Amino acid sequence: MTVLALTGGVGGAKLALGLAHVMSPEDVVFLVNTGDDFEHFGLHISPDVDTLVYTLADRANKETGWGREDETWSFESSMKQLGGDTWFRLGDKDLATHVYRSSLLSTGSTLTEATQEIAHSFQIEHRVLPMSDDPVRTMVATNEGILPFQDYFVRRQCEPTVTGIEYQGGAAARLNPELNLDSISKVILCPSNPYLSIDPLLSISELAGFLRTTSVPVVAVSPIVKGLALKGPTAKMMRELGIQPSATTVASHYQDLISGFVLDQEDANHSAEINRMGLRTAEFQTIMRTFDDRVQLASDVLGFCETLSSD
Ligand code: FO1
Repeated sequence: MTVLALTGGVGGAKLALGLAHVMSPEDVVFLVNTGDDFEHFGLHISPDVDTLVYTLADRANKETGWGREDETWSFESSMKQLGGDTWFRLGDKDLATHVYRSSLLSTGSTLTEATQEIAHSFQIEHRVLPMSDDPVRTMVATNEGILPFQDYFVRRQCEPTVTGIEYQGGAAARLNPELNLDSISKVILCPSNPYLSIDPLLSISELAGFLRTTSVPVVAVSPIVKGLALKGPTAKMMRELGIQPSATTVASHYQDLISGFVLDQEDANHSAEINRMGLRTAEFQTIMRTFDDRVQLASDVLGFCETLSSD
């Protein structure tokens, strides 16, 4: 039986790396957010897919978590010279990924097939599946109008005030057909931004319906510790959406879809309130600074799933 790990950006990829280290390729499948995808210079860019692939291949930029390590920037400097956009940084190695994926897509490959080619080229044996081969795009409603995700997150550096988020295409998108939900024995929502990275996955009705009705353990790992987002705009955005940024609000956001919630040890005081939502809780060290932290949290979360299975 297989563990299904839902993941988005940098935070989720950290736990995914830990899971890949403790589980064999046939025992886990990574379903990745594509709501951040966009067309840039005529290229199809899949940031969260690439973040996971580079992270599993140990080729990710360690400072940013996205893009490749040991990058060179000749393309970017020439683009700047030409007067083209450089707000979305494309390193030379990373650019090859986008060009190669776009060439596969333009000759009829699905995003899944292109991702498998790319993952294979990095000798990744674990299964990395885009959540859908149909387009889903996270659109951020702001005081400057509705912005595609990368425009909000990168071009505008998350400055606009967020008034809402929608996942264009989610309702019509088909769950990745490579995913066999009947083979799933546990589901883990990795600690990515709930609104920007996990909710696009949950906008796919077949997946949300499965989580709502399954009897297998579904465990979410909080991306918020002590009210502060570990990475990215989570806390600022939650405040702007009128949501008190805390582990408890993340748990309540997921509560109809999950059976267990993992908090950081620092947030153990929230456990009782979350238990009253009907959720089991566990407290681990969820701040992953080192590789060993990633592996330890993966083991802890899998152990917690086991206790839920035996309920
Ligand atoms: N994030 C930034 O803040 N600035 C960038 O210039 C940038 C470039 C970039 C290039 C390729 C890629 O795969 C990701 C990139 N990201 C960048 C991150 C991207 O915005 C992701 O969507 C976030 O990591 C959120 O998941």
